[in-house]
Amino acid sequence: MTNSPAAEPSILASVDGRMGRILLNRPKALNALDLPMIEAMTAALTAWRDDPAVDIVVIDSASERAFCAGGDIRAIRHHATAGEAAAVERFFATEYALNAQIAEYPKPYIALIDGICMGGGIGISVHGQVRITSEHGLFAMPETAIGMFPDVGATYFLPRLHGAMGTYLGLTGQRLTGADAVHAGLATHFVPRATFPALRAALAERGASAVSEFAQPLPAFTLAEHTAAIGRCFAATTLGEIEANLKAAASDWAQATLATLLAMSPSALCWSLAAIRRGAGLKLRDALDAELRLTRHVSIHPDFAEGVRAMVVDKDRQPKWSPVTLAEVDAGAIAAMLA
Ligand code: QUE
Repeated sequence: MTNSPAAEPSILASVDGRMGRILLNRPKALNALDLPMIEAMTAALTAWRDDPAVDIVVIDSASERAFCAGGDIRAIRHHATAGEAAAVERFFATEYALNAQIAEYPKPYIALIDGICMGGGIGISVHGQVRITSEHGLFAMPETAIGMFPDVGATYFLPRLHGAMGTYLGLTGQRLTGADAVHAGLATHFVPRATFPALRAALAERGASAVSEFAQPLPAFTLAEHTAAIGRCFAATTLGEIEANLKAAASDWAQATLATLLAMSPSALCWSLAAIRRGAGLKLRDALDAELRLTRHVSIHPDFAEGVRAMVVDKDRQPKWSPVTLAEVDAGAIAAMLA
């Protein structure tokens, strides 16, 4: 990405009425978070924390298509393949510190999610008190497709979703609509896109109390017919058991879900499941620390460079994983990565 001096800032921070407003403004990259954006958000939150003029913080997007598609994984891959471990570490450490700052923020932090919200986008929204989405919301934790793992605190929040929903979402990368994201617990309120301008104005004028006036009844959960099977299949301890459970379930849904899983990096599935299981017993800060340690291993694994190449850089969607199958993944090596 070029960053000429005349370029528009990728984060616009302003105060409007009672709200501090963070506007994600890197639409060509679907607001994928680069380090300057993360640093600018951190600075705005720090400045408003003790500013009596600011009652609430609202984060939303200048793009119709995306709230935030993730982290700037292309840049991370570049640093990792160049052996620039310090740059990789700096990115993830700064991003995860922002996730924790949002979770611990003393004022209501309200995300308006009207479009794609994946990976790092979930990290800058789900830890806030209020996550409002629309019929255009599209949520996912898709990291197993790029040889990564669900991070940004996902190893803390996924195991806290109902049943084994979080394990299912974190391993398969399954996308959820806005309404389904509220059902799953990633978002908190459903407001139609057409009402977002009035909602923004009301938040600036009246603060957080405006939220409940705008929330609309939720459409039905489209995954309702599968939640029992998700619970049965994804509560297992190992990937081999999850695979066997899906095979035994024999429904169209189970077979499609198995096919999705088997397209992901086998190594990434293993370290992601282990990290999600471990996060169930950790506080958020400890889960984020554990995630940062795991990035030191994952970022130099060949599946990470290959996954980002296939899904983000070349977009051929044909990653060549190594090893190729779950059976070949060295359980001892995975355990060592999480140690
Ligand atoms: C899986 C992912 C990510 C992805 C694609 C996947 C991800 C991510 C991006 C992304 C999107 C837009 C960009 C960009 C990166 O794509 O985490 O630089 O402009 O950030 O299949 O996990």
